[in-house]
Amino acid sequence: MSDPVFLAVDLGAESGRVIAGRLVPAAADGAGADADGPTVTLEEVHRFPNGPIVVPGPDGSPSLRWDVTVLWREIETGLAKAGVRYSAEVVSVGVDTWGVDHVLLSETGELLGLPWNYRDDRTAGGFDEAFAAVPREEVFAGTGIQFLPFNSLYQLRATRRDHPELLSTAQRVLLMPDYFHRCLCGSEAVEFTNATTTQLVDPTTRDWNRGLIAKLDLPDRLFGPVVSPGTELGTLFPSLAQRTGLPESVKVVAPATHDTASAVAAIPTGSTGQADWAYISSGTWSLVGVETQGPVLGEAALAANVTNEGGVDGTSRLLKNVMGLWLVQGVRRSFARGGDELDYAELTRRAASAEGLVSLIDPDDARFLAPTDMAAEIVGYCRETGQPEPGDVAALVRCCLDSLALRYAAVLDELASLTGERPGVVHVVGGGSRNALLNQLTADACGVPVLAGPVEATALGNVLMQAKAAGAIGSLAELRAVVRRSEEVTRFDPTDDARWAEAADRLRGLSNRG
Ligand code: ADP
Ligand code: LRH
Repeated sequence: MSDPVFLAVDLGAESGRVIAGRLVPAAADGAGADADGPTVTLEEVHRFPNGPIVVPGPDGSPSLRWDVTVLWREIETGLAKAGVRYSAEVVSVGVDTWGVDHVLLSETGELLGLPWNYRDDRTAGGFDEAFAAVPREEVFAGTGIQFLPFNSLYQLRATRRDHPELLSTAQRVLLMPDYFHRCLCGSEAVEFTNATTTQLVDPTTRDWNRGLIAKLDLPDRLFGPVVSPGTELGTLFPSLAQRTGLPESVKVVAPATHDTASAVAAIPTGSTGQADWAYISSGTWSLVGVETQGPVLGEAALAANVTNEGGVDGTSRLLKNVMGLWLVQGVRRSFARGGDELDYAELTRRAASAEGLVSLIDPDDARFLAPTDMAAEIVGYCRETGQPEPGDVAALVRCCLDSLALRYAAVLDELASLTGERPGVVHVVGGGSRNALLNQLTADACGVPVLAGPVEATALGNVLMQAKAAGAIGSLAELRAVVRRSEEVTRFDPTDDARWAEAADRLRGLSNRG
């Protein structure tokens, strides 16, 4: 019999992909790198661009949404390609996406409007409005989640304020991956890791914080059963199996549906739940953190505005969102509008030729969350802070990458003061791990080696959680051993350069200014 194939649908904010993962058993003769256990091979079946769409409201004001109908069409296209390539070998399929965004469903299961994109400005002012109902300290104690304006909590409060009819009609809220699982097999379960990004889940009970939900005056009925990663949700709808050429026996299995949770599950480390290594899940966002065995709550964690997202096998992710390569994506778009189309490899090459540590930005300044023109926004920031204005694309991207590396170092310092442990290595995974310049700058700024890769950590985590659900892998530690046997990492050692300490001081000054 051929080796089993698991299909990962991995939707990122910039692109989506359907990836087939094949689990290959240990070599029978006990020789070679795979002698100790199975390895995994990935094949990209389908890739497509993703991004927000602008829907004009009744008064013409723009509303940022996700076109789930197009996303579903792309998923079906990917599954049909997999049907042609693998057909009967496919055991299961699972979906992961970015966090926080969600759909509302009516009593009969109709989609109530296109889901909002988390960068829509409807949640501006959402903190004050929510904290009038439940104090900030109580929200943190009851969820352990970083205060980000776009968390589902503030989005749902905005829906309650602006579209009360939607909330009174809705019977269910599903996060994006849950919605696509529903399209695959009819399940209405909400998977735990992504549910934690709503800021409505209690990190100790690992279930909805229904007391908090009541105080926020959100309808309790919306929040359905929470399931653990690895839960079998059903089998493909027969009609879908027919359309895609996949067997009706294909199971739908919830992986760790939060992309960050899947990515961190697939970090090629030999250690689980220890803060002696750190990770950066590097894509549209940079999620900078450590793995812990439970949430880190309390005053210091609240003051540092860290998050405790739910992971697999009882782990938590103590981390902070850093604005990430969204900055570079934005600069790229600014130049594309002027007719200068540059790919990421070229942007990185140019940035490498620019002088380093000239002008710095605070990547997490709210002005960079959804600017109309990222390049102009960065130039404006540098002007207003009395720094040289980056004059070309090379200087702009270099400014972004230097600033990100410095911000990573600052976050790792904050995390170390919370855990009492300083990570000796930083694993960088995701599309951003292809940026060798950023990897080197990160090693320099953080003063520890960076191990870069795998690029497709999220899809790997997704595939391997399905393999775990099928009984082929026993634990998170074993899952990571499969990744270590299967994937190469590239090491970047820090260079000793005193300019980084000076630059870190400069960035602190910028972040702390009024
Ligand atoms: P997401 O899942 O958030 O859509 P990915 O993990 O796919 O993001 O990472 C996408 C990012 O990876 C791009 O925005 C880009 O900055 C970076 N990237 C991709 N390819 C390259 C490359 N060849 N060189 C440098 N950076 C790259
Ligand atoms: C990264 C991510 C991150 C969330 C953001 C909305 O893709 O899932 O963890 O905070 O998207």
